[in-house]
Amino acid sequence: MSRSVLALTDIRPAYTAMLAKRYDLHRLDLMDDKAGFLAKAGAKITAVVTSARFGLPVDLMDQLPNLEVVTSFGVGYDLIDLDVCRARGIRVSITPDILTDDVADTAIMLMHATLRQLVVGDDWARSGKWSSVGTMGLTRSVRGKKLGVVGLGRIGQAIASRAVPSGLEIGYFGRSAKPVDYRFFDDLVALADWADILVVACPGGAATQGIINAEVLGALGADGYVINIARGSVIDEPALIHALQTKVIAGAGLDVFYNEPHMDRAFAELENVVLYPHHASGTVETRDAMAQLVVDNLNAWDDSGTLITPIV
Ligand code: 8YV
Repeated sequence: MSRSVLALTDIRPAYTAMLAKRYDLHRLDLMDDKAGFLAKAGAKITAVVTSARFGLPVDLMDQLPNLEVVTSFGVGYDLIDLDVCRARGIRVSITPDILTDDVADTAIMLMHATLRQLVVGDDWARSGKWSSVGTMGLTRSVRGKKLGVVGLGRIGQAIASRAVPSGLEIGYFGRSAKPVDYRFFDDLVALADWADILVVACPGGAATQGIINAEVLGALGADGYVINIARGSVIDEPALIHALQTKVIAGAGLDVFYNEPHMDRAFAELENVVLYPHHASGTVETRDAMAQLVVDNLNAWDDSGTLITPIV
């Protein structure tokens, strides 16, 4: 009999179809009576397919007493309690590396779009202000600026390596210095004080909750910019909105927010932001590769009790 798998979301239709072909697949997101299903069939589920966006709530895990493995679509695991998984002997896989390039490209895209005011410029051209009002106001150059990378992991390093040819000087903040030529800061306020642009690339979760706070934004200053492709939780969002409204900082390019997809509408009122709907890995190429890796991880577990890209 095929393994019973609970999917909390569609990973990509063609890949979800592959799962449905091989496994006894149940889509929790499509069920009207989720509680009824879990009460009746929770004990037969041995694998969960989820995503970085949905994670796996502990109260759901509690209803799956025979869960062996969680295969997640995404690199972030801040919504999966790894300590609980370890304690229960549940293995977890994610999809690292294959989305690094697209996410790093998105950070660079947001940086250029924010400093060069791409959205304002697009509106200037489309709306006819160009001919009726005249030339658009001047923007800011990226070249020569100091880029402070918060979290020099795989994605942070990919961002830094793209920023160097654009003429930026790199500094970074992290738990420890790395064997790189960039300047290390063991203090986030000191990094923000040094930097013109802060790019947030660290993992989400309790350890980084709100670390970009009012003090950090104040240190970044009135000519400073924040780019966030990490998690909304890393920035104190009310403090960021206030800093943008009152020009404590110059602007922000944001792919992630506190309450997705219900982004705080205050952002939409601001001209000094460029907004992206948590879509840094949202290309056909990368999402297909991520979905394939989710399928491959689950199949590896089913075939041999191993995972290709385990995190636990
Ligand atoms: C995706 C992400 O948006 O990988 C992550 O951690 O946040 C993104 O790649 C997500 O996996 C889609 O749910």
